[in-house]
Amino acid sequence: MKRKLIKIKDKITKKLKQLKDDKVITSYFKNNSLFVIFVLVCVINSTMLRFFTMPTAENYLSFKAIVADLAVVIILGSFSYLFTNRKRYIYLLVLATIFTAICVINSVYYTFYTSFASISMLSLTQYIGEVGDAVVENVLQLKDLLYIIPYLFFIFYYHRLVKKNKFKVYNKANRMKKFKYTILSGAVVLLLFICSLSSLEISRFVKQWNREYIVMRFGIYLYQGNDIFASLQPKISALFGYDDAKKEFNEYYQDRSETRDYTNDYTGIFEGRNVIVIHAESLQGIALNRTFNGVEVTPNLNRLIKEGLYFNNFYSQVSVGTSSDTELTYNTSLMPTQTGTAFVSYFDRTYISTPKLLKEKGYYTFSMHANNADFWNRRAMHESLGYDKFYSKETYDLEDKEIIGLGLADKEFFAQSVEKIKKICEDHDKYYGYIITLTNHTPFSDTDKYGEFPVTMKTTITNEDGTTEEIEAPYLEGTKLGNYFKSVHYADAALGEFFEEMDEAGLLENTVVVIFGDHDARLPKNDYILMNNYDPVTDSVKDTLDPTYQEYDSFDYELDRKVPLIIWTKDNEVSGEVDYTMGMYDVMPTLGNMLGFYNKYALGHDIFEIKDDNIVVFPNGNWVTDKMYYNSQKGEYKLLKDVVIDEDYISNNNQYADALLSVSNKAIVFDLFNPNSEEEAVSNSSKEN
Ligand code: GP9
Ligand code: MN
Repeated sequence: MKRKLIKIKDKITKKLKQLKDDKVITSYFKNNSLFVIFVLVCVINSTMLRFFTMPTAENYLSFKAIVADLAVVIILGSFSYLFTNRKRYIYLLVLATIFTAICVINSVYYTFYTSFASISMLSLTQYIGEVGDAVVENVLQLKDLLYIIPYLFFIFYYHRLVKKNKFKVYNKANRMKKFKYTILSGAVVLLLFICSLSSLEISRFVKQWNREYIVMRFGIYLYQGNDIFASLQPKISALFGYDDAKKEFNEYYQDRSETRDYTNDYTGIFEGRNVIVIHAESLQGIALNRTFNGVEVTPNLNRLIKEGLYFNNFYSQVSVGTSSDTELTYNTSLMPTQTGTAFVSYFDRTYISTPKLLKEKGYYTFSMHANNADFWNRRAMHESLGYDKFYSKETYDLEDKEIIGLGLADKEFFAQSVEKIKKICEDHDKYYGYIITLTNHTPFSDTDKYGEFPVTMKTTITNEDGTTEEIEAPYLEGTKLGNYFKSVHYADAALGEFFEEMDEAGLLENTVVVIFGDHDARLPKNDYILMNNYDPVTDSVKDTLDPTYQEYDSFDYELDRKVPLIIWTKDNEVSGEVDYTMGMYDVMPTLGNMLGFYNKYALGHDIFEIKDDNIVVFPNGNWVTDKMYYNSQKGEYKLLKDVVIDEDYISNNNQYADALLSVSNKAIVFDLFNPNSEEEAVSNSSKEN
């Protein structure tokens, strides 16, 4: 080891000596040291960002990303030579400030969203503030401030140059020459980078769906530049690309063989009944039917899934809009938008939605959520979705009431909601209510408020002397996953109370209850590994060589992000376990068949018609079928069945996913469900001209 280190040291010294002897390089550095330091600072920061967000050497030492960073920094930095003396430094300082800010913002953003920031999300920063504790506990970390160090070094370096009288002053001709050579070098680097790109990389860059992929290959600066362009693009193309979008939209729906002319066992079975939908915050399938020392995490949900119809292979399809994306997809059977969120950027579009279609059938429609009405722009968007009334935080009594996590505790929220539903029942014949819970929200740290629920492992161990001993090993205590189960246990108890209160009030008699998890809880992969491979004797993860060690790869992690979907009635009209692969966009057509409404523009399907032929497309282009989970970023897949798959299967599904995501996005951006969209597009473009 020591020898190796000495060897490396020798090599470095040799290289340095070589560089020292090389007059061209040293004199270039002497004459341009501030510029060189500027370039290094920016490239180091970008590399550091990749290191902290995607910490495999392949990612942070990505050659392509480093070359891309160099190209951007050199080209933009080259303009500094057009400025005289101190102004040159000021220009570089402004650039360095912007680049450092990009790294800091993305570092913070990544911790919260596991994605990189987009300027289209700028209008959402107010919501970040609202998540309060969740942000403080999840986001602010020392690593986010490390980018300031190289930045401060740049400032320090300049002042040192000035102090030692080494800050170079160039005459005009010299400055022009330097500018030309520097920008030319930057352009050469950029050209080399572009030549190295594959067509897949270029198409991903253009689509900007998968931000990690782009940052890994294009570096953070090119990503952010592209993001600015991509974020403005919908606004611009909403004005100018209407005809192409409309054509694509028409062709897409013409080619589909969907029809409402079918009947199955579920057709019309719930026609005329009241509907209560529970949008259960972060409820993941892994919590159901799970016990700790014989005690169920979700006794109430476990009872409901036995009594009702339980879809155990169901996925949410959210992008950065998390809760709001699920609300969009559940209510409209459309996918989240490719940039920004539909709730914030496209709330003023026309949507064909479940509440609107039920209103046509005489339903009163309402939504309930004890958070601020402007969070995720719900105040505006719930109206666009067709809810007659949104009961938000201001309609709930919070005084002296229990607050957990983001707001009013679910038990109190449900109790007050039941009172509201009683009133609604008096005033309306039939109702459709969408109830959004809040307590089970990350970071699941209010453990003292969830009630007693140990996530330990009681077991009998055999000591070395052959005696046996009962122990209670800590197991998931102190982990985020463990805290999550405690939180879900509370959320489940609250749900149980809701059912009791509804029943006591006689509100369950003619009512269908739909419950689903809105998205996964963003729990660390290592916690799953610990859960599946815990050794109570050592209180740690088993050795990977242990024959009982269960591998847990990134596909298992994706598959575990499943959420439950339950359709329940008191009279057990429907029951059983359904294991067809299903997505949030399939709920509208499936429920529609049961309740007697139809949306020909739904992107999902009635699951009882499509059955095993279904495909669930995710906003990042990944997809899952009964046969495989396909990761479109990596081009890798995991088989879920013992079947042989040919290339056509993958490419056909990729095409299907691409077309679906594209048409969904265009339908929203260009307001294609609005019967007046054409006239509006024409008048908008003439305004622009
Ligand atoms: C906020 C709640 C949580 O009101 O619905 O939203 P999320 O952070 O899950 O998107
Ligand atoms: Mn949510």
